[in-house]
Amino acid sequence: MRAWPAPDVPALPGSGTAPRLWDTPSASLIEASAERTARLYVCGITPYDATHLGHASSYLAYDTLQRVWLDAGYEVHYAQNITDVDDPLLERANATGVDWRELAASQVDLFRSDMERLRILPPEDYVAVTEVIDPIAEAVALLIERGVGYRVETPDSAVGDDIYFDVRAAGDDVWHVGAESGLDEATMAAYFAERGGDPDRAGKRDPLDPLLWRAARDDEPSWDSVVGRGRPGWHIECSVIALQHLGSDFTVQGGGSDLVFPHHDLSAGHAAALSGHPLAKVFSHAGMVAYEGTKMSKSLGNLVLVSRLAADGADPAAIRLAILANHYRTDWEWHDRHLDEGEARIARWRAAFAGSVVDGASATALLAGLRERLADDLDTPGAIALLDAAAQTGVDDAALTRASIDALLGVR
Ligand code: 5CA
Ligand code: ZN
Repeated sequence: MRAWPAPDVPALPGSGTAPRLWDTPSASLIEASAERTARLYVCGITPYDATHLGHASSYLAYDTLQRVWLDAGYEVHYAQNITDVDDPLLERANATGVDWRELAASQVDLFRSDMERLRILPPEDYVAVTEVIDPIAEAVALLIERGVGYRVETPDSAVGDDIYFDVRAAGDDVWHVGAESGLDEATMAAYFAERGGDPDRAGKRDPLDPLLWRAARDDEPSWDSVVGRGRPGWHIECSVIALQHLGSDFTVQGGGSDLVFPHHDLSAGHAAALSGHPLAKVFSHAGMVAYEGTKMSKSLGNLVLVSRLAADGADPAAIRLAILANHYRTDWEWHDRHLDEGEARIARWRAAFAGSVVDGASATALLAGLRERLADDLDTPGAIALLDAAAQTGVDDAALTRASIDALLGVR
């Protein structure tokens, strides 16, 4: 799938360092370093309610990570999926009478234009599930062959069997259920039920076993494949796309914290069973954004869409700054005043850094400070505070400061 055009990232003098990033399973900071190429997978959208500020906030976190890597001299190989066939998308399409393909295509278009507007670095590989049905079915067949995938009978309305992943049989030195989430059994059971799992499905070996392949049902999209007619389960799509494009043991697996379990844990489980290696070195999660007190969701009608803010005249740089003023790992609430603060800040910076001030702050020292803050678990609020302080006095090399802000924070 086509991604979106890449923004320019100016090269800065000297170089930054590999960032230390919070790793969910070990609950510690880990150096997200690589030999030459840092490899990143970030879970993409399910295209039915894009692009709200929660999405934007998650993608901005990993945009910042890439900017830090680029500044440290790494090449970056970034892959992202599109969940363009899954229950919530199909439910929305049915409820609104829109063809599921049209719904997905229109939302992916909107997402692309929002990402471009926000100057978010695009993935090199942008892959929709519907583009990789065969490789996914082949992976499912391999999991059955290895004794960690099994068939479960379906009701009469279905054609063939559903296929599940045996989390207990798959457990070994490389991965066991809970390995990448660090959660206890009770919490995993609760999250599994809340987040698209089917703990009570008759015929499963363990309540936590996730669906690998759903046999064709009437009125649902399905494809012929080596494991019968049907469509992929959720977690296996990300395992297969990540392994295909990045290989195993890549640098960082990222997404919002709603994906810690089951999604990231079980995709790592599928990938370990397929490759014999861990999926990634660091499992990173961005906090959840709510709107004035409540989780953003279409059913509550409180989605703040990037496209809506832009249509109302918001400067995309101000939207970026409004989001970056929150540390990516915290849960936070969007209030309309955040945008006002972003607008005020960008105006102050544009005035302060328009020209150099002879006895202003050292722009070189400022750059070193920004690098130090961002390498410390992407501390964008800390970086912004340094820039706010410099904006009070002006800097001795405004061109360098403008380039620093552009390269590291994506703001011009
Ligand atoms: N397609 C799957 C991932 S494979 C999915 O979760 N899609 S999504 O559209 O629901 O979310 C896309 C990304 O945005 C995910 O990384 C998700 O964790 C993140 N996200 C969704 N809602 C929020 C929110 N309110 N705040 C922060 N991040 C969010
Ligand atoms: Zn995913």
